[in-house]
Amino acid sequence: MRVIAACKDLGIRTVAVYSEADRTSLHVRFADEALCIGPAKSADSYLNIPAVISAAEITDVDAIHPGYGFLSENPGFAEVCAMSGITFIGPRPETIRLMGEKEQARRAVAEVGLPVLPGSNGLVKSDDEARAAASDVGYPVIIKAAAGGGGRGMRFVREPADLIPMLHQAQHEAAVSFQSGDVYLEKYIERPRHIEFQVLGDGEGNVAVLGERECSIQRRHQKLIEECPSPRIDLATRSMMCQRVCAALSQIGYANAGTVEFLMDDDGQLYFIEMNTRIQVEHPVTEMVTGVDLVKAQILIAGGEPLWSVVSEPVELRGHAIECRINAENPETFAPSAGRITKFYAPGMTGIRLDTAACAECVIPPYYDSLVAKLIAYGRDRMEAITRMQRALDLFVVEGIHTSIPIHQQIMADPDFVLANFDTNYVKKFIQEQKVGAGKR
Ligand code: MV4
Repeated sequence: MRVIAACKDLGIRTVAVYSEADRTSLHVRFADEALCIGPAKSADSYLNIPAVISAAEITDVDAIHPGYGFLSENPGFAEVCAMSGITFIGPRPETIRLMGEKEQARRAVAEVGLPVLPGSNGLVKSDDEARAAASDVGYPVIIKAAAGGGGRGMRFVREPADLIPMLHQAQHEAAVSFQSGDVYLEKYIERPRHIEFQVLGDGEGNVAVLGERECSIQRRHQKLIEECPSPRIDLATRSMMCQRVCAALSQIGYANAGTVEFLMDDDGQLYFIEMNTRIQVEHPVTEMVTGVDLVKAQILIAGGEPLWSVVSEPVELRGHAIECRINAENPETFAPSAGRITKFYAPGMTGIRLDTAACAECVIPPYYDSLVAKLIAYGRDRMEAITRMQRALDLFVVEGIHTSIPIHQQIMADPDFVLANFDTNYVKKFIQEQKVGAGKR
């Protein structure tokens, strides 16, 4: 739906692909054409490269927008697109591959001047190398899968006695999950904040940095709430970091929208952890604050437009935006809640944006991610955005399935959230302290 909206703005015709479970989905109705590419199971449809390419060839498309998730960061898919004469709306395959290898990415960005945490010199190949690296950087340390992401294959190590067992666990989990047991080691940051910078590059060395997002409000590596700008980044830090990120990605010759992720420690220092080479779920908060349509920008850049014709610089941040991810899940147990939405009323008011493909009588299938809507509130300042979000959440009616609306209402009313007094452990503590009660719905 989001990609179709950008294409309509540009006068570009669209073809939707869908699985058998998504026959009645709204993107099927709103695209100019739609093709079924297979059964409900995503491995047989949305992740099936030959099926997607066949649909593209049958309809003779010029380009494929991969969205987020599924094939959006699959370098093999980007290569097949190129071989088939179809423009992949994303970076070059080599860039996707480089950033997908977390240890290589870390070395590559350090080389172009971004701050990284002290850690192993490359992959950890043996127990002895692990012991040497850990005592070098000092405990606590963290072991990470090189092919990882999303927290899998990660092990936190408090003291030397735990190192080797944790190393072996991490290697085993990495091998099972990612078909590669490669791991590396880093200094561990306690209670970090997760802050990410949004970039746009045209592949010719021109890069714009569109400020940062605060993404610390998450549970089990799934973000719940994001905001732009981060309440913990001051003007001087922002301008310094935007400049460094810009210089780094210019040297890489980055093409497409992208996100450079950092952890912030208690001293306010930022350290690179990963780069995402796709448009992200939380892109709307940056769009609200910068006025830049990031998906339109991706498409124009993929079509060969230079950066200056896509964004007018300097990009200014104006006001504050917050996004609540409304998931189809039980707000107390977090268990997915698929089914038919019987009643649906979406609030529309000043400063409110809703990105969704849900509506009354639509069916949320159990096969995919539980995200059903993104509610975004904009205000002149953070407090106005919070107030508008509270109003919109109170008026948002979804019946027939459970949603995470009640937890968002409680977080918006929590003094620690309002004061921006939180880190990546916030949701865990919030639940432990029983701040989450039974929702009204
Ligand atoms: C870390 C860390 C502490 N120290 N690295 C989690 C997912 C992956 N993308 C990186 N992650 C972390 N890396 C060091 N050196 C803590 C985490 C982490 C985390 C990071 C961002 C947002 C939420 C998180 C939740 C738990 C752990």
